[in-house]
Amino acid sequence: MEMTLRWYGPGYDAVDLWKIRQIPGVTGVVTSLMGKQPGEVWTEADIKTLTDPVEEAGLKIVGIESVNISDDIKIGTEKRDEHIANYITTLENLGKADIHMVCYNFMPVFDWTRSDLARKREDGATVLAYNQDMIDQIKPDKLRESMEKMSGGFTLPGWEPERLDKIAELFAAYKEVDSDKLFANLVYFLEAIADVCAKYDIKMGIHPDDPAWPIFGLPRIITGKEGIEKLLKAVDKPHNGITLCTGSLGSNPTNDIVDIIKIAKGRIPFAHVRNLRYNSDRDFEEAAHLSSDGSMDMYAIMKALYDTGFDGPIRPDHGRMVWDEVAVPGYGLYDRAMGACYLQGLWEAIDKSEKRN
Ligand code: CS2
Ligand code: MN
Repeated sequence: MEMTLRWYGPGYDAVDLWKIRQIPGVTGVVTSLMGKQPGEVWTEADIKTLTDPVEEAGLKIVGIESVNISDDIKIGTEKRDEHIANYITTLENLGKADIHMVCYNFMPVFDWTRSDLARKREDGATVLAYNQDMIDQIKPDKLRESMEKMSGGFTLPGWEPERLDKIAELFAAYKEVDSDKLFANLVYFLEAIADVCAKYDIKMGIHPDDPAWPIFGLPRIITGKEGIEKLLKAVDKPHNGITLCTGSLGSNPTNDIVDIIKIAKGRIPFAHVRNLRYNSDRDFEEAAHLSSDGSMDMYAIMKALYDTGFDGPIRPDHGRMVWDEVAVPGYGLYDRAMGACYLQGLWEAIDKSEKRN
């Protein structure tokens, strides 16, 4: 297990690398080129703009979150092969820069979706929250506007304004894409990149859909155990793995995360570990990482990772906004630093008690 934090890259993050370096136990970051459009090549020079500052700060890049997949690849348009060729070049360039893990998602149109980016909790902290009734009442273009307003001027990952300017066309283009077609397009993509991943030992970790069910009539396929098992079998090669994101999978309380960790054993190159609290089956809010603050058993999750031999990078995921911090929603320094320490505390306790028994 290697404790890391997400860092958005030069110009996109309110959190400085030197501060990340001072969190005990954190040795690396996952980062991205936020200014790139999905489908574009990342050159070696582009990648250097990430590796240079990270290394100067005494940290290392343990993976990329994310190299986003273009809608053309997800939809399967005639442009997809060109975009896949560009993706392969990007993977080659990442491999040459000694980067061997890439997180991505295959959600149509939107990345993670919330109805509220700053819901106030009893103690005054604010958190990201989801209310299905609100989502049911809002049109996709209004949701986009409201996410932009709530984000406090920061670019949200996966919500590229240039792409979402064409939201009506995007929805029209996904009309013919049902979950089977989306799945087939995912398999096509994973097969196409298999060789470059094998050559550079790159592990791809697909991020689960968040929330873990279809929204706005768009298909979602990585929502729980069934979809994950199906994908791991469909492309049964070491590069095809999952990012185990407990908060995304956990948005659906029927998902048994410990069970998912067991069935994906050996195929989890990256873990996002965070907690959330269910208020009803149509409403949840994110919580501090501590088990007692939310609805999830963080000890059981860390224990399952430990027991299945997980040894990859792990990071706290969305944090609460506390102590008046201003940062990308969900990505302040303070609460994620607390999360990183807490998760390492659980791990140390599990490790020592296992070794003593
Ligand atoms: C992240 C996702 O903030 C988050 O919820 O976990 O945005 C994740 O980076 C992407 O879905 C992966 O492509
Ligand atoms: Mn996540």
